[in-house]
Amino acid sequence: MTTQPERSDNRRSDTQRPRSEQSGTERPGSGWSRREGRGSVGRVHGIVAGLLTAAVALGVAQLVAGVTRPEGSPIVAVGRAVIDITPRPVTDLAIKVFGTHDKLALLTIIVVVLAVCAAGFGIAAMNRLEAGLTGLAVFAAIGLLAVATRPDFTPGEVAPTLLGAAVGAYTLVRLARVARYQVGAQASPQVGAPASPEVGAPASSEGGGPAARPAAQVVRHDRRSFLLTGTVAAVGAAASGVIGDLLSQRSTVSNARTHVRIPRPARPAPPLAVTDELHIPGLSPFVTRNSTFYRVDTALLVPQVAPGSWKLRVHGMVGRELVITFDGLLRRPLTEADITLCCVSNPVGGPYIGNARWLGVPLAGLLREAGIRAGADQLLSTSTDGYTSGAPVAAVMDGRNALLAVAMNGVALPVQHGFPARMIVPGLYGYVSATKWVTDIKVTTFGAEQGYWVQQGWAARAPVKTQARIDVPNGNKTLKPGKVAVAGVAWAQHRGVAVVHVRVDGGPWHQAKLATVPGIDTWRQWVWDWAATPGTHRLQVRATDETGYTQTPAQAAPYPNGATGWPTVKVTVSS
Ligand SMILES: Nc1nc2c(c(=O)[nH]1)N[C@H]1C(S)=C(S)[C@@H](COP(=O)(O)O)O[C@H]1N2
Ligand SMILES: [Mo]
Repeated sequence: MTTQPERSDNRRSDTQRPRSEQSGTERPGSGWSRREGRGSVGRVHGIVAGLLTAAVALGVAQLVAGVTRPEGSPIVAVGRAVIDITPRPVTDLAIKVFGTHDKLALLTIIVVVLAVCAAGFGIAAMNRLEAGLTGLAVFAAIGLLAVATRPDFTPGEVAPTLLGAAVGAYTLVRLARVARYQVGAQASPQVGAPASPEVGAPASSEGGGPAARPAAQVVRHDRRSFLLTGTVAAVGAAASGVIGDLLSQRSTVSNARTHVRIPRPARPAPPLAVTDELHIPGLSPFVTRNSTFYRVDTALLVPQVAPGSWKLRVHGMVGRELVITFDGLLRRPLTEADITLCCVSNPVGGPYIGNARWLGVPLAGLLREAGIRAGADQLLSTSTDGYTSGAPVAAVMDGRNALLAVAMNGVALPVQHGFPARMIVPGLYGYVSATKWVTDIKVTTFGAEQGYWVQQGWAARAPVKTQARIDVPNGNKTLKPGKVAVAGVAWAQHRGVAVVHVRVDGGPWHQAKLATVPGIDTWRQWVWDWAATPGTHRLQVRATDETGYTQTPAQAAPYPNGATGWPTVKVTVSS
């Protein structure tokens, strides 16, 4: 560092110095001279100082959060708070525009807003340091509020924000001092005139006597000290941010997860038949791989729940409360079942659906053990991060494979799919049934309580709607005339898909060939061989379920209880 504190201190307030010592010809009041040029230099330094201050504060916060608990990161906490208070239409739009990058987009917006404010506070700090520090304090307060209002808040989580703000404040003070000196020096009207006697004290050994040093040299010298201080701040911010992120990402439970031994099912699912799979290029495989299974949740950071400390509490309108540990759960007889899970937000033809072989403890058995009291009609389940969803007691108790799942496609639940345990109820959309990282099941009524999305206006009762999807052709490339396999999946969980029809250009419906299925809780592959003719065509599909219901052509948006309409794909066939 080339700056010396006492020197900078003397620069803190120009007005405290005798007028004769002040550089420049006019110096109104306090702070920066309004002279041409000086203001813009001050602004540039202010912006840089503000951005660096924010970067250092956030970098240090990330570092501390990485060392302690990632949930304590103020950026993440503010992001989660924004998700919670954003009205659903806006979230929907964001999901539509950004797809699975919606969370990255959110963090980017937060960072940009913060950067703009930080630049403003940096400029303010060049005038009055207190103004900049106040700005920093306001942001720290917002961060603390966001951190402290999370449902899984622990007091230690204030540390990242507090330490980040403290180091940020220190950075701002340093940068403001160096910047002021530099600009003051640069504004010196005469070559050879010292900016002020005190300032003339050499910061480093180089250069001649203080009073004799030309202003140009002073400027260069101080540009260097601003650059140096700034560089140290930037490097420090980047390093602590990167290290903090790496620390946060080392999944604390992924190691524990690899050591979980999933027992064999007491009730295995029937082996998959070769005829469950139609083997058509581009068609969704019957079993969705865990790595490609869609993910939908409100968690900005995937909850890290250690199986050793996981407990499930079953309480509310029950005869006796249950508390189950993970080991206790694995000792119970496990049921294996093929179940297709889908999201109510899935648009017609959309990707938010997947089929997996789940393994878990039947929820009905647990609830019978607890004893459901008369009048209860809702199971309100809560995740470690405070997310809630409510499933009908009747659906869970009617004999279907409603599971407290511990494994997915033969391995312990992936962390992002709810490790160590989640709910799966065939026939219900995920938002009313499939709570991941579940630790609490309360037997209650629909009248008394509402799950997370229901509070946002989504339907309280949400059975999956009968739907089909065209996977191939997808309309992206020109087809050759002749035989074209039109294929996809259709689903009507817990009712079963009975028939799938395809039509071209609004013509007659043709019955598709169906793959076999292990039960009524999964999607079903279908294919129809089309004799394609040159030109552009419109392919449409509709499914009929085992109750005899054919999916409606009426187009409806996902809100409030699931999209409807016939999926349509436009294709071009060459001549
Ligand atoms: N804890 C938690 N569980 C949750 C959610 C959530 O936001 N938080 N989202 C639900 C929704 S809307 C769906 S569609 C499914 C998606 O499960 P997946 O991510 O494993 O595919 O999880 C459900 N369980
Ligand atoms: Mo969902």
